[in-house]
Amino acid sequence: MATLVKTFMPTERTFIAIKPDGVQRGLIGEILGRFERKGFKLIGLKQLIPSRDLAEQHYGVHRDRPFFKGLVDFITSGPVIAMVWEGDGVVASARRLIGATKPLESEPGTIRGDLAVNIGRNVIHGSDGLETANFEINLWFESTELNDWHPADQIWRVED
Ligand code: IDP
Ligand code: MG
Repeated sequence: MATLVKTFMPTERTFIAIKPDGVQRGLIGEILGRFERKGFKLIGLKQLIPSRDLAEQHYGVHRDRPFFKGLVDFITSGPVIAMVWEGDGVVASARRLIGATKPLESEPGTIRGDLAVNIGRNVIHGSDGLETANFEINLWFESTELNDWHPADQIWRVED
């Protein structure tokens, strides 16, 4: 019974997006699999071509950087896979699974370390903190697009 109570407790969520290069290169399954195998729970997923307004809001903190226009051009250039993943410590853990921003400096074993070369084509985005995660989840998703569900094997991931 204690296990069931724990399973129903709210936990952390993060926003992850496979960028247009990851989609074009056929890396969706490879990337999804890494988060699934780690043991995080997928609670929202959709494919969309982001509007310029959405992309500019998403990357608003980089508005004054020289690469901003190119970044917005790139992220709006084709379909993106937008996701919300849930689990204890998922925000920081996802950043570790993703690896450093510059793929040539990302550790082997990370998504960028294994699958990318160029900083402007680094295949994936992940929220950099809890506040950012909340902002990005609300920016990309309606609450009705997120599903609360309980994996049948949850007791094998989280101890009671
Ligand atoms: P992050 O994606 O690891 O959080 P940020 O510093 O937040 O990295 O930068 C956001 C995105 O902007 C990066 O993932 C990358 O696609 C792009 N970017 C960052 N710095 C550069 C740069 O110097 N040149 C080109 N693109 C960059
Ligand atoms: Mg960032």
